[in-house]
Amino acid sequence: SVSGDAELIAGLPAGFRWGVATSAYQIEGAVAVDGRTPSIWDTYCRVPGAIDNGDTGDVACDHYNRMPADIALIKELGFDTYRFSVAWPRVQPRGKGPANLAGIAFYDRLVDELLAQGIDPWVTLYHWDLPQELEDAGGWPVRDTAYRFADFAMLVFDALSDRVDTWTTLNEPWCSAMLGYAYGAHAPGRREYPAALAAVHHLLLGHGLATLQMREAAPRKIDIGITLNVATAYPASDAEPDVDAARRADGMGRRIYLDPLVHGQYPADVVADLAAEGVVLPVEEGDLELISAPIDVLGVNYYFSQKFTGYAEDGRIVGDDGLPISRTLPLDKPRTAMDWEIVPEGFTDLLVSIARDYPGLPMVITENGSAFDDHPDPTGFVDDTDRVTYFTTHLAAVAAAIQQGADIRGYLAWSLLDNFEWAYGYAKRFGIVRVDYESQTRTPKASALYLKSLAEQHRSQ
Ligand code: GBH
Repeated sequence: SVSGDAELIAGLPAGFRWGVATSAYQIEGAVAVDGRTPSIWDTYCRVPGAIDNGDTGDVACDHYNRMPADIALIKELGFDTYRFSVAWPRVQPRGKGPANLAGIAFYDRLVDELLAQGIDPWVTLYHWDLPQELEDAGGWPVRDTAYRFADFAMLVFDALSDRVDTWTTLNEPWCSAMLGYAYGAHAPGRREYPAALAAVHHLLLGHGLATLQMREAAPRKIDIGITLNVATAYPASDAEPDVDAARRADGMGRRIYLDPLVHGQYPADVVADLAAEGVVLPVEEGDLELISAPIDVLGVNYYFSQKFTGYAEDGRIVGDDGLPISRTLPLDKPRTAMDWEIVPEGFTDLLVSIARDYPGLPMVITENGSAFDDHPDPTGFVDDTDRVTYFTTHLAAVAAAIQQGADIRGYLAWSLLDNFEWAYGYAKRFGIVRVDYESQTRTPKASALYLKSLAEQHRSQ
């Protein structure tokens, strides 16, 4: 409602960014043109059973060929910021050596197109598409990959920093490390637990190396940050095993990244938990100084929160492996098409906890959104009231956190387009714009028009 809108936007500060986000492999397609080489996702998509329906990013939204029209759409929808990622194997095929000029040219044109439309470009350097050759050399569990990442970052920075003010090094290192190397749920599909923890450290090291080098080379004041997927871990009860399970989840999901980034130290409790599992992070002299290079903005990606218990179903608190039990329990909330519970209060609690534990760190919501089973009418229009409600309640959660002192500078919706949703392929739709994958037609959903109207009202208030 209009009065509800007014109340909502009144809680957001002046100058608040309104934007939309995507990532390269999820939308670009054109995987074998202009010198691009395979990434770990091109390889993983060929593993039988890895991706629902055998889908791949070969064509995706064909954004590589439709980029100007997609930027015009962002303009039409009234967003002031567009966060996109750069495909490493396009810009630096095989993960080493000089820049591939044809690959750079695409992002050059993209940035120029955005600036021509008055949209602020926000570059994410790495959104999961590691060049396959670097994975063949060991991938993120290998220290050298951090140095390769910093080299790649500088190739992009040299090409675009004359026009791009805002930079994110990594998107969601938890996903790269844990889904990729521990759980085998994302590329490269490995299940190697200690190696996954080495990946965590090398991702953070790559972030620190890139941050320092970009800072040094910056032609003017630029904003550099990292984006984390973070959530609130609620204990199922006040009982000690439940409280401890929530502490461990928060440690492995949030503090293992933010403590070294902000405080220059891994959290002592997490280091002790890992030691009990026989895992030691491969930290070398000087690494933590690099990792804690100052950042200007923390990108927060939020989807949902979970409740944790330290009790097994049979009541035991220690498993056969001698390690404490940890499992999630339902919060008994409505769910999205991903089967993720809808927990906006977990968003407020998360943002307030970051503001409390890491004071002075400005935040931008770099992703927030939801998949639902969309039902287009014959014209392709989707009246996605469930997605609109998700946006309303989560923006209200952001406003509530700001009220409680969190410094939040903007909100970027995930995602501009329905796109390749990783292991779920094209079956799950997060877009505020419907994509008909047969015709590549784009149709803004009701949620896109809703965000457009909110941004307009907020700017004119
Ligand atoms: C983001 O990842 C991605 O950045 C984006 O590319 C993607 O399209 C979007 O979200 C939608 O999925 O149940 O063990 O996985 C979010 C990934 C999903 C990671 C929820 C943490 C919860 C723990 N997050 N997940 S688990």
